[in-house]
Amino acid sequence: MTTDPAAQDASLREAADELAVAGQLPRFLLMYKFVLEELMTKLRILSEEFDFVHQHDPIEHITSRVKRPEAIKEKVRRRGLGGDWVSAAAALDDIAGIRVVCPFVSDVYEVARMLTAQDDVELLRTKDYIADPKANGYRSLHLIVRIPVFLSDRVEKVKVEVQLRTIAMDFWAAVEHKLSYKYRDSVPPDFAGELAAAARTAADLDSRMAALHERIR
Ligand code: 0O2
Repeated sequence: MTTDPAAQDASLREAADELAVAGQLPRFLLMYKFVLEELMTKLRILSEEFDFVHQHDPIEHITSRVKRPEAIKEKVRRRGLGGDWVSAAAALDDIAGIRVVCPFVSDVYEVARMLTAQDDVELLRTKDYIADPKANGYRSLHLIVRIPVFLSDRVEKVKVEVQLRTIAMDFWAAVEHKLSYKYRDSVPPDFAGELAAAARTAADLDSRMAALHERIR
């Protein structure tokens, strides 16, 4: 399993700087950094211990990010949430986001099951885009969880969006994100068809790899 704390730190620093410039509370942002650190530790433990017991690491790599203040403000505006943007942002589920990339589809569900079985992890919502892919072909398992962060004078329960997917799903989503960003809302129809077909190829690859994995076991 590999993680990317440098990228996380850079994004946090950038976000904290922007908040400082805007005169907003750095503490608001800190909460999301802490919750990601806690979740990262939970996932590292699951990865290492599962590997020890089953000789198979269910996590390939993990990335995390705190949403940029500009993106938070934009979403607050889009959702029509009133008040100042820092308090409105508390209504959003994805200020803290973590992406867990697994070798196989079975690992995705196993990691989700192990994580949400923990006493201090409260599962608020599940969106299973693997069982029910989006029209464009997007597949991933999304969980919104809430976990306590123990501060010097209180306990804050903080929401995190956890996206779990296979390497093939991650590859497709990363490329699709780049292409869709380039075309914004005007993706040519043949292009969309090709993307959807590529998503089916990625799903087929997942099935074939799972079959090979079964045979090896
Ligand atoms: P970023 O930069 O990754 O955070 P929301 O979109 O959160 O307002 P919703 O519909 O509940 O509301 O979100 P959903 O469907 O759970 O998806 C949220 C995130 O999933 C997105 O975050 C993407 O990261 C990812 N995602 C969803 N659909 C697609 C897709 O079609 N292609 C790709 N590549 N990723 C997708 P953000 O906020 O869009 O961006």
